[in-house]
Amino acid sequence: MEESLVRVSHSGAVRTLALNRPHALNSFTGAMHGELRAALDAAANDREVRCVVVTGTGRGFCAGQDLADPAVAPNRDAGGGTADVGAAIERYYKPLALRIRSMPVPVVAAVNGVAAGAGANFALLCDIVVAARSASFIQAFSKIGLIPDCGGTWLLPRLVGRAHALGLAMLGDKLGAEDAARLGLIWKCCDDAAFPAEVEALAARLAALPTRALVATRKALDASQELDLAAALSLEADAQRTLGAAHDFQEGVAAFLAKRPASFSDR
Ligand code: T3D
Repeated sequence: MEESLVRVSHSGAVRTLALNRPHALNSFTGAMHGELRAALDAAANDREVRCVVVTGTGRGFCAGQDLADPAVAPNRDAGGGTADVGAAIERYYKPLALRIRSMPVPVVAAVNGVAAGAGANFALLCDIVVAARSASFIQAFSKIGLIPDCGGTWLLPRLVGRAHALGLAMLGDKLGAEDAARLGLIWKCCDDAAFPAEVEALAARLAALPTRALVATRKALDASQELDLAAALSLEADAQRTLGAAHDFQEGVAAFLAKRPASFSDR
């Protein structure tokens, strides 16, 4: 039987999706995009899932586009013309980026090894990025004559500011996980030996938090980038109005007053 290109596993309310093409550092093919999309949709539609973790099998996280995949690679097409790289972005990477940013649960990128090109930006799209100390991030695009895609041009200046964004994108140097955390590109770097346990604890913790409020937080932070203060304050009021009428707020306050752990269930 053929191995899945995305390994799906469950632990309580945590769904883990592991990219599984280790021989090619889990680089994206059209087929892997299809499996990943299906797995993300399934997690989004399963009300038992309260946190998704994306990671890679083997020594890499994801090396971006598989540069040899005839379905997506920028080789000359059968008719002798050049392939439409923009069409591949529209078909695969734009929907992937929008899917990650609209997941109804928090998404953790557990970066176990090198994350290059669209693989790096796939990780950076996630809500919380935690990396093993031996992992690294490479905006590999300039080396092959492209610009950062899979959200890179939007994400990088927002995460690290224009100076570091341009340095990373133009030079395409390998950035170690420790430096990525120091720059604010990712949330946290942890020792390789502690990495699996750290990821497990982080995901379990997120799964126990009020999912709907976490997702509303992501939405409000993203929207605030385009708003002035007054509009952001109005957006906060609208969100609090909705969340304040929901179960999790009642439960959170009741648990605080009763000095007991809260049991959140909204999604
Ligand atoms: O094309 C479109 O449709 C547009 C979309 C573009 C989005 C993008 O992501 S563009 C950027 C694509 N990615 C890259 O340019 C990164 C290419 N890979 C590398 O630069 C290096 O592999 C790494 C720096 C990531 C890791 O280096 P290293 O020395 O640790 O490993 P390696 O030996 O280079 O790679 C191991 C194997 O994985 C190797 O195969 P082999 O020789 O053992 O059979 C290598 O060819 C393969 N591999 C790594 N990355 C890719 C890949 N195969 C296909 N595509 C890859 N992107």
